[in-house]
Amino acid sequence: MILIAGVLAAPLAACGGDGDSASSGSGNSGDDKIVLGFSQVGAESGWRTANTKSIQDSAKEAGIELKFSDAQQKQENQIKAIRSFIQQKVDVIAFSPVVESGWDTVLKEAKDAGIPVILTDRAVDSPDTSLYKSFIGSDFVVEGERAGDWLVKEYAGKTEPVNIVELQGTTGSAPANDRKKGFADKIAAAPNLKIIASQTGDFTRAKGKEVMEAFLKAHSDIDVLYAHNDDMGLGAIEAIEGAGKKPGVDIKIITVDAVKDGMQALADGKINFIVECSPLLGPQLMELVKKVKAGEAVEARILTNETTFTQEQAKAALPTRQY
Ligand code: GYE
Repeated sequence: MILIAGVLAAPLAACGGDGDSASSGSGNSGDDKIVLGFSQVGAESGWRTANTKSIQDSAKEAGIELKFSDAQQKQENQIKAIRSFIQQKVDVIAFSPVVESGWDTVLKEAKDAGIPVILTDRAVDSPDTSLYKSFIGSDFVVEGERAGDWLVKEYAGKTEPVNIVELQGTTGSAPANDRKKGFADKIAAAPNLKIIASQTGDFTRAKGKEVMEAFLKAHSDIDVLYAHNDDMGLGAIEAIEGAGKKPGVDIKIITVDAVKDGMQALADGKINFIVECSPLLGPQLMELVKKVKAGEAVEARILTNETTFTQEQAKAALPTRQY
């Protein structure tokens, strides 16, 4: 169970190479290709699948040799993968930390080995920012705020109680912590908007369904579901339909991500509002990797550009949605 599913995403680097085997001593396969070790969170959601594809495709395009490792949502697997990248003397390590805390030791090991680290997608809470070169990804607090803003507007002028249930992402992860906080901050402006239950669904469809079933059993008066990602929202839709209620009508639903399946449910009227979170971080990551390898200065924080979608906007955007 604890096996790391290591996959060499790029085919052997030397295929069709020029035969020049002068190595820079960086432990790569004999040519001058940059070797990037990437530790991915897992394959828990549609977002993650699109993110993995973006990283694999853009590494290929950039001519970067990618050593890809899937941690199956376990921090211990990520730490093992990073240690293995250090041993293999890769040129750069990038990873998306499953949770925020507990990275200092392994990041110091990378630093001591002289291997630069780039954070993608999720942050770490270490106060020592010298442990990584850059962090590229979304502002999850803003995403939560956008979800909260929409809800406050939706019920503007109404004073009767609005009962909200919340499906949180993976416990301890940056997107779960921040999306919860941003949302709570905004709905505080309307005292009738109340979170009556909040629990993790681990960013998966199966868990989203299971927890929503429990919510529905415990509370007969749910007005709104806020799910920290589309997949949990989609699982919850099955639970709501199973309980004989209409998602999007009897229970209003807000999610985050805007992957295709989520956008389809939004266009179909089963979700009411989606806050976008872009998984297409690959091209920017490869640019960063090249710069870091060349010893150039890079921005400490690179923010992803994102929007939000209503049902009408989802209908318009769906035909050209990439993921
Ligand atoms: O929203 C969720 C995924 O870290 C932004 O992780 C990412 C989140 C994304 O599982 O679907």
